[in-house]
Amino acid sequence: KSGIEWNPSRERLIVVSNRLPFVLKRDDLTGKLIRKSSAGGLVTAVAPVVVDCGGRWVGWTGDCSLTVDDEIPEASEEDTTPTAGLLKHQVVPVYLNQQQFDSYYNGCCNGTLWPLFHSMSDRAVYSSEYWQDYIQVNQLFADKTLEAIEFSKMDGPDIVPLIWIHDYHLTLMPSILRQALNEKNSNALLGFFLHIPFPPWDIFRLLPWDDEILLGLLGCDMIGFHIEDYCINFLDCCHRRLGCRIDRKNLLVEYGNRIVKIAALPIGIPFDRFQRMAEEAPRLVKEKRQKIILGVDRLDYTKGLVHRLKAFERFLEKHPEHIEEVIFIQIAVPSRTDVKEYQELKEEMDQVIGRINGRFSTANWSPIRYIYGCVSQAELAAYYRDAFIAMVTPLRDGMNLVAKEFVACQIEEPGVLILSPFAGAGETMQEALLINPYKIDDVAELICSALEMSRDEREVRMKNLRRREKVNNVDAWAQAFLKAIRSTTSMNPESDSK
Ligand code: GDG
Repeated sequence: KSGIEWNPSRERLIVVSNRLPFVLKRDDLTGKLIRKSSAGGLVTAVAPVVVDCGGRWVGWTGDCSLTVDDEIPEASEEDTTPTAGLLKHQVVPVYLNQQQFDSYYNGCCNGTLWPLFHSMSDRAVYSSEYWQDYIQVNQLFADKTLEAIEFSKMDGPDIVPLIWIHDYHLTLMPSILRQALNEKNSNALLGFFLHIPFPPWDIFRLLPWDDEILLGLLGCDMIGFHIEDYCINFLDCCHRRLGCRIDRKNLLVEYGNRIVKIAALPIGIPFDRFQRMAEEAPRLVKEKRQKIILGVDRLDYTKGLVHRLKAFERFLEKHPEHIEEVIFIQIAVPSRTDVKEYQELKEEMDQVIGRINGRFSTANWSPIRYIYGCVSQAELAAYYRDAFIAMVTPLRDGMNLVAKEFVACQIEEPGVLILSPFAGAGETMQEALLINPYKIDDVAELICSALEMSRDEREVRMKNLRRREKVNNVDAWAQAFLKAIRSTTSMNPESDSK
């Protein structure tokens, strides 16, 4: 059941994201496709709304070998995940071939836009071939979304389709859709949410197709970012690149004869679900004597993993009194393994961890436990619960959910969150210990202060962090997004009366 207020007689939510909200696998015996759950916060919050209102979810199948001849299955009877209620006619698959996947996804999305939007411009590759495929795939997604809008209109002439597009994979789609919808005189509302940072103007303009992306996004009625800084960066770009009139105070951009609303909507997590998992999860690390320092990340160069390990190494060097007293557990989920930068990072991690363990291990103790793989959410909750320190130290990060999941699971002895100010989460999680991850010596000293922090101080900090995340959970975020998109009808009334 969705935790979001909804008007099913009037609205239909159509979510568009790069991937469908579940994984499709071929059964080895029968050859038929089966749905495997995907338990991310976004899916948990948004899938029930799509189910409740009879909406649609448009996304890539996640497997290049699939074609239109492969029927999307219904969920199995045992499936109790949030997407189980999503009937197969509500799933609108986009099929990509291997060449499109390599060029659009690995190339343009992850080789160009990901590093550039994270202000790591020296890692960005600019290829017009990738860009052509990015345009083509955005067109494919737009075509499928138009089909979904047509279907939803069959439920009645007054139905308002709310289109919610997610992330940097699909920045050109809004303007393609806008044009098609204008031709049809449609009353659909278009909203977009960017899950990663939006960079400052002076970085963004390095992109050879910067104007195209701005124009693509301006096809929306509303664009959401995690924090106000990203909103301001976007407004700046619209003003300086396109000459748009902007209103910094009310976060508005005027483009053509339309006003586009910009909003800071920090994403939250399913707080109660994480807390419940932490209550139920068994204890994984048996040595109670040792304090756990925890890192949980996709293996991505934006997450600052190598800097973090070096800070831990410096800490052991400077504070040998803590040897055998702490263990550093790093969970690193393999990610984008086809991309060279990610393969190199994996090798560097192996080397640095080998060096630190080789340097400091004793007969009964090694400082780092490195899990290269994905653990279950229940296990993850146990690690979060039992950690004394969580180190969330990205070099740049849109928000960072790990920081929030950690505090939700801190139901026993209160621990300490060490957080980078370069994560969106750093804006609101003020009671964390905030530190620039590039300052290796200072991070090392901060680990020491966190280990020695009084229980009273830990408790006060953690209580406040938890209180905020419980209220500003993922349902509140989705609700705020939908409210913001609905409010745009009064801004551009002509689109309401169509
Ligand atoms: C993008 C933005 C923004 C991690 N290890 C395991 C596991 N995880 C889950 C965590 C968490 C998620 O992965 C990671 O979320 P993040 O927010 O840290 O990072 P991105 O994947 O980069 O997400 C980011 C986010 O979008 C949302 O807008 O916050 O800034 O980059 O939920 O729990 N889950 C399981 N096993 C693991 O080993 N089951």
